[in-house]
Amino acid sequence: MDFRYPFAIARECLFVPLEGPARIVSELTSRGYNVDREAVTLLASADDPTGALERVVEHAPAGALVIRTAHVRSVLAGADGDAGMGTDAAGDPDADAEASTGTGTGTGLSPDADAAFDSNKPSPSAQDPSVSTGTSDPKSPDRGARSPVETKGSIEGFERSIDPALRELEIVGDMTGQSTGTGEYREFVQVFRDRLERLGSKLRSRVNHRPATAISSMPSGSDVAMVGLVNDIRSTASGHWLVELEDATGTFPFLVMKDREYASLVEELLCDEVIAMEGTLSDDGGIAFVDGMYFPDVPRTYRPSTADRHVQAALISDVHVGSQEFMADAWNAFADWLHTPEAAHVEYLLIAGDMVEGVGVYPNQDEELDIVDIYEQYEAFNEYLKRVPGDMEIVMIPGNHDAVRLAEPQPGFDERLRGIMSAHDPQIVSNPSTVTIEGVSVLLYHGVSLDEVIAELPADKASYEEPHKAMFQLLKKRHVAPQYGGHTRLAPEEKDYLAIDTVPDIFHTGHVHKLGFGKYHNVLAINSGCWQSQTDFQKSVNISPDAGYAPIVDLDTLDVTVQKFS
Ligand code: D5M
Ligand code: FE
Ligand code: ZN
Repeated sequence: MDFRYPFAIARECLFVPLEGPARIVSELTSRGYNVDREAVTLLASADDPTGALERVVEHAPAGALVIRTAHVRSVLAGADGDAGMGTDAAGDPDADAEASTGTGTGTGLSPDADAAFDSNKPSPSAQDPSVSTGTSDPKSPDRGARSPVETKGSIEGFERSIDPALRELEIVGDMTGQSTGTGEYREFVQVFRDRLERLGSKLRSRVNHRPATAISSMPSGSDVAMVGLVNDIRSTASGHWLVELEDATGTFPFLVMKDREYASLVEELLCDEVIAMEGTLSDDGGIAFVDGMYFPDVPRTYRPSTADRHVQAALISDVHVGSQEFMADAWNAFADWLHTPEAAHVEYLLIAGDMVEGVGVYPNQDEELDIVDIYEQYEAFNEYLKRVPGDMEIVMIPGNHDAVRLAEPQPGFDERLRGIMSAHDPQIVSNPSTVTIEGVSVLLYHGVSLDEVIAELPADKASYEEPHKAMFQLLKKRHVAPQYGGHTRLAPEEKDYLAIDTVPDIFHTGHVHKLGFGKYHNVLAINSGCWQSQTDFQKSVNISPDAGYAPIVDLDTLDVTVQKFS
C-alpha cells in the first residue's frame, strides 16, 4: 500500500497559515527560539500572523534565545527594533510587570486552586472534594518538632500496619525496552498508520465509512462518511471551517458550516487526531457538507473498576529536586503526614514525572539550580523518597526534566538511575504507562502535550486554571499527545504507544504545575500540582503554580481529597 501521509501531515499542519498558537511556537522552536507565552498570543492575534512572525524573526538580534513580548509588540507596532529581546527575563519590562500579578505559593489555598476544585461540578464524586488542610499543617502540634529520623515509621506511638499480601499491582503498559525506533521515514509512516488503525477501529462501527479515494469518485449528493487523521483545519472567508481528513488512500475535504452545532467541535480539533465525519457531497462532488462528527471517545456509560477494600493512593508529580525552588519543607511535611494515622490507608505513591530539575532543560535554568550535577540531583531525590513510609508501593515515570530521551514515549530510567533511585524499591516505568492497582487501572502520563492542548483550544475547553479539562480532551481523542510537531516530540515507532487503547479508570498527569481534577464519562482525571515554587520563567509568563498539594484518591470509591503541605 502506498501510505503517503506522515510528512504531509507534519508539513500541512505546521506550515498552513499560522493562525494557531501551537503552530507559532513550533515554527519558532524549529528556528531555534523559545518564546514567551504572551508573545505567542500577540502573534496569533496579529492581522497577518505569518508575516508578523517573519518580521519578528528577521529582527531578532544575533544570539537571542527567547522571543520576548516587548519585541513582538514593537514589531507589531511597526517598529523594527529589538526591544525586549534577550536571553533572560530581566530584559523584558512586560515580564517584570506581569510578575507582580502572580499569586506565589505558600499562602494557603490559592484562588487558582479553589478554581480548580470548584470546576469539578460535573463529577458526582468529585463534586464535593474535601480539601483538608488542618491535619497537614506543618505547624500543628501533631507534627511538632520531630527530627527526620523520629518521623520514620512511628508517630507518637502510631505504627503503620500494612499487609503487603493484600496488595495487587500489575504493570500493564510499560514500553521500556520495546522502543525500537531508529528515526527512519518508514517508522513515521508506521506510527501514524498504527494510530489510524487502532483509533479508527473505535469509529468504524459507528459510521458507514469509505476510503478518501472512493469518496472522491462518488456522485454528487451522495451521503458519505470517512475515518481519518485531521490533516488540515482552516477557516474560509465566510467563517465556515474546512477540515481535511487523511487516510491510507488520500485526503478529502469536509466543510463545517458556521451555524451548525459541529462548528463548536471544530474548535476542539487538533492536527493528527483521528475522527470520523459524515456529510453530503456537493454538486461537483469535490467537498462534503458535514452533518455528523465523531471522536473515538470514552463511552458515556463507562463504569470504572474500584478496589475491594478501603485503600488510598497519593498522586503527585513535578518534585523538581535540585531546583532552588524545590520546597523541601513541604515535601518533608507530606512525608511526615504519610506516617500519621490519617494516612494509614495511603499505600500507593504514584509520581508522574519531573523527579528532579535536570540540567539544561530550559535556557538560563542553571541560574536557578541548587544542585548542578544530574546524578547528585537523583541522589538527593532518593534521600527525600526515603522519608516516606518504607511499606509504600511506589510507581514512577519520567518527565521532560528527567534524564531520559525527550521524545515520547519516554522509556523508564536507565540502570544507573534505577540504582540511584532505589529507596523502597519503586516500580520505574515508561511515560506513558498503565498500572493496575487493586483492580483500578491508572494511566500515568507526564503531560507535555497539555501545554499544546491549552494553547490551541478555547479557554472554556482547556486552560491552566482547569488542567483536568485539557485531560478530558485527551480522553475524548483517546491519545495522550495527538498533535505532532509542536511542544511534544514523538518518537517514530512500529506502534503508536501514545494512543489510549483501553479506557483507564484514573488518568494521572502533571507537568503544568497546576492542581485540578474531575470526571470525564466516569474516568477520574487528576493533574497533580508540583513541589517547586514559582521559577523566574514562570514569573515572566505569569504562571502561579499549585505547589505542595497531594491529591489522595480512595481506590474503593475514586473520591479525591487534597492534602496541603505548604
Ligand atoms: O513546566 C512547567 C510549566 O511551565 C509547563 O506548563 C511548561 C511551562 N514552562 C516552564 N518553563 C518553560 C520555558 N522555559 N519555556 C516554555 N515553557 C515553560 P516544567 O517542564 O514541568 O518545568
Ligand atoms: Fe515539571
Ligand atoms: Zn514537565
